Amino acid sequence: MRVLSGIKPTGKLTLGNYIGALKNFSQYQSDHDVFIFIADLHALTLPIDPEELRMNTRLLTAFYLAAGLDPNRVTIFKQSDVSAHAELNAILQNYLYMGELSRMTQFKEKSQNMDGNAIGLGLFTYPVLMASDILLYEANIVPVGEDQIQHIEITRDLVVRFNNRYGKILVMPEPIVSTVGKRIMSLSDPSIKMSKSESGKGDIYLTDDLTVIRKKIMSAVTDSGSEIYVDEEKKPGITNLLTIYAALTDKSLDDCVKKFKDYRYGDFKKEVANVVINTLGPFQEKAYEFLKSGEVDRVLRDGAQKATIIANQTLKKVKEAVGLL
Ligand code: AQP
Repeated sequence: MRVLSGIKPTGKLTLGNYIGALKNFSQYQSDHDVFIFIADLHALTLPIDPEELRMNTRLLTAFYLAAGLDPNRVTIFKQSDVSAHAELNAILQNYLYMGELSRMTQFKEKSQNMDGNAIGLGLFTYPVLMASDILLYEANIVPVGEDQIQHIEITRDLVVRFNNRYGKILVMPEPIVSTVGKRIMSLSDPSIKMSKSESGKGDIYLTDDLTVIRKKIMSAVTDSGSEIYVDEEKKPGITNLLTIYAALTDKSLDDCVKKFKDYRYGDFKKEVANVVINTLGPFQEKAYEFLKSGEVDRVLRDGAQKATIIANQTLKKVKEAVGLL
């Protein structure tokens, strides 16, 4: 079984990216063929400073390694290093339609405050490139946070459409979403997602100083009342903190509710802060070590070579199927 996932190097990664994506990747490496990439072409779909993009790309690679991905078992690469992504994108854009792309929640959210005349085509066709990423590697499993499921679903529609027309060429991918932590919310406004490109004081960044992380958690908004239980509507702040705790300790939400039922909000937050700091402290140290060691560049170079071989095989099949001589 092949697993594929990626993250855009669009900004400082958040605890949401860690819990919803990063932390889950390494569990597959012992018994699956795993491809993890840096979606740097996707990062261009919104304005980004070139130097920042370069820096984020190297840092994200270091995060992959710090999260336990072993480059001897996992292919770690940059999307822009494998030209088959752009080529398959050029072919597949003819099999997804404007109506379906304009219904994508991520497109609607990202473009809602933009001048309608200045919305880049890449933002609109984002799901086509994402479908290309997945289909090139014939991925069976795509671990993602909840917000990316819609893009996997449109990829699945594309597979049906394409295969109905040309035969069984593309492999159907399946999204896998973690049961706890599929959508981590902002600590200052638990009605919005913790997100790397929209900086908010309620977002915990993986590069944050540990004292800053503690402060952010201690000042997280809580809800009226004093009880600690899961209720996304009545207790969104507490539910979010419980989710963070449960995801990082690999416990069930029920067990966490039992543990904290007699705690006061302040003491509960202290425990959440300890768990986050105990996770991110060593994680940051490892990542900075990988950055300094030069390992990052070597991993990306090797990964690009391995990924290109697999990607070109699928591209060839697709080109033949659609009639490109
Ligand atoms: N708050 C979150 N909780 C759980 N999972 C999350 N993910 C993102 N935010 C949360 C998951 O992390 C992966 C990152 O994917 P991406 O970089 O392609 O972009 P995204 O989904 O658009 O994530 P961001 O952080 O919101 O990035 P920006 O702000 O650049 O758009 C995905 O698996 C995502 O589900």
